[in-house]
Amino acid sequence: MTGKVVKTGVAVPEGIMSEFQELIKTLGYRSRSRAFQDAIQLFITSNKWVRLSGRIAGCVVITYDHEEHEVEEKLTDIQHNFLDVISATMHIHLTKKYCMLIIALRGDVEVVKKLYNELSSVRGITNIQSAFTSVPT
Ligand code: NI
Repeated sequence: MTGKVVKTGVAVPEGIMSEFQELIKTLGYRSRSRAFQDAIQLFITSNKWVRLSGRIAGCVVITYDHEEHEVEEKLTDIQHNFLDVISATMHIHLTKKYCMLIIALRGDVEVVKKLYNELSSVRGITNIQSAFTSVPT
């Protein structure tokens, strides 16, 4: 890490903080500040694709409760409106209740953003993650 260090104070819900503390102990961190720095860096790395322009490629991974009312239908309907950017979709039945959807995408960042926003607003999703990179022109 380079540059000047900035001190900051943030309010964090107790439950999240205790899970964070336990995890950084398991991971072997000796400094909580260092763990925060890594967490912020990871946040930047995973989300900076939204500021890219042009074409991007990557994937969205969604975990959801398929017993939740219409969640499966909604996720499918949304994908059918974005045929131009979806390369492939893999559906994994995780448990009796939960499913995982892995959607491979490539295309204009603005269209991918719109798709991501629609997918992430579907009720019944328990987790959504993304990994994107810009496509060289
Ligand atoms: Ni399933």
